[in-house]
Amino acid sequence: MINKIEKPFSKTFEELFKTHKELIEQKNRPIENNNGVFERYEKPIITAAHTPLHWRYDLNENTNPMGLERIGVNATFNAGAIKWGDKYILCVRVEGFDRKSFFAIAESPNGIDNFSFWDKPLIIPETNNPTTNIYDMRLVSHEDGWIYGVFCAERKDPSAPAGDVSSAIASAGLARTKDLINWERLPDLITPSNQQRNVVLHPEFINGKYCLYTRPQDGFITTGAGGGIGIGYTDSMENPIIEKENVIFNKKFHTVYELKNGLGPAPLKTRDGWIHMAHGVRNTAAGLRYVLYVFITDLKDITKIKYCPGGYFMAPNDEEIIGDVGNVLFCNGWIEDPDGTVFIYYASSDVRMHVAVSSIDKLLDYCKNTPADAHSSSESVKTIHKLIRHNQGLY
Ligand code: M1P
Repeated sequence: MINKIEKPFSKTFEELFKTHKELIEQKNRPIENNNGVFERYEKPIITAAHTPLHWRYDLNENTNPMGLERIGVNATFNAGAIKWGDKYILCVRVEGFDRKSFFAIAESPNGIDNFSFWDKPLIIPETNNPTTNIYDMRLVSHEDGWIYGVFCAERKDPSAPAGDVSSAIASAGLARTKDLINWERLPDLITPSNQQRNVVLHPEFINGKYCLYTRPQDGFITTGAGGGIGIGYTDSMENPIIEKENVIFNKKFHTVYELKNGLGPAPLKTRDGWIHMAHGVRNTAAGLRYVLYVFITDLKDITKIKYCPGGYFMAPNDEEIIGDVGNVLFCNGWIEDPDGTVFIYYASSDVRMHVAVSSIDKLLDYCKNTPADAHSSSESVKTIHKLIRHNQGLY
């Protein structure tokens, strides 16, 4: 399945293939200075340059004697993730120079480097209402035996006035597979909200129903009255209709999720609850800032937030701040290994993929022992004073 073309067909492409192979095979190391909760890694794990050369070049010297690139890839980001046998699999959002995103699988033997794309991008069948753009797949292995891909399906807004060529409608597209190669398209999710992005399937049935986390929004960019994390239930994925959507975690004044609050990957089940990774968005003079945060919901009542550490878990760092949409971290994929290691796959600034490594134990400790947002400067100072008193005589 993996891209096996390692040798160029001609001299023209020799250097290109050599550089590409070196890029894919480069080792990644953890960054030494970290906060103990997770380890960032030095290098991005997947960039546009990692995409196979046979997707981008006509490798026939007769039809491409100057060895020019024919189809450009702009970015590789916002990847869903799943462990498949002993491979760490990412379903990457690949974006072409033409702005269209599509999905392609990349695999790694260790989760931190040597990510190599499979031979071809995925073919996701259309519904009878074709999309213009698809992106940000959440891969979920559901207890019904299917692997679901839930993604954003974007179409031009048919009610946009003449001359408005930007207005779009975002909804949740659904597809499923047993082998990550052949995908069955399901109807798009129907919910009471105008638009949806960041929809995630819960991996287990809840009271015999499929449960989906939603992120209702009034507009394509602006969320209006929406913008928080909702929850809804459907009897079937072949006819996916959520009649009632309840917001369980809203956006909130002067927090990292003041403007938008959207779930990342499907939650991980632990002894202390379901751990969620999400992104919070706030506005700044320099534009929107997307950070990652973590929270835990109750095992018995998944609508109940049990622990929610204040502030962000990860924010854009150094070169992560720069990209097509700067100051953005976005995570829609993570993998838990049997020993409790957690590989957090995140994208920076809508351009490239990274990994950070943590563990279930560290994430639980972080969630249970990091103070919650106290919602004012004076309360934040009191929280710090409390820790100082606790530490007295220890430093
Ligand atoms: O550009 C930042 C992100 O913006 C959107 O996410 P959200 O709906 O949460 O604002 C998406 O387009 C996402 O792909 C993108 O990374």
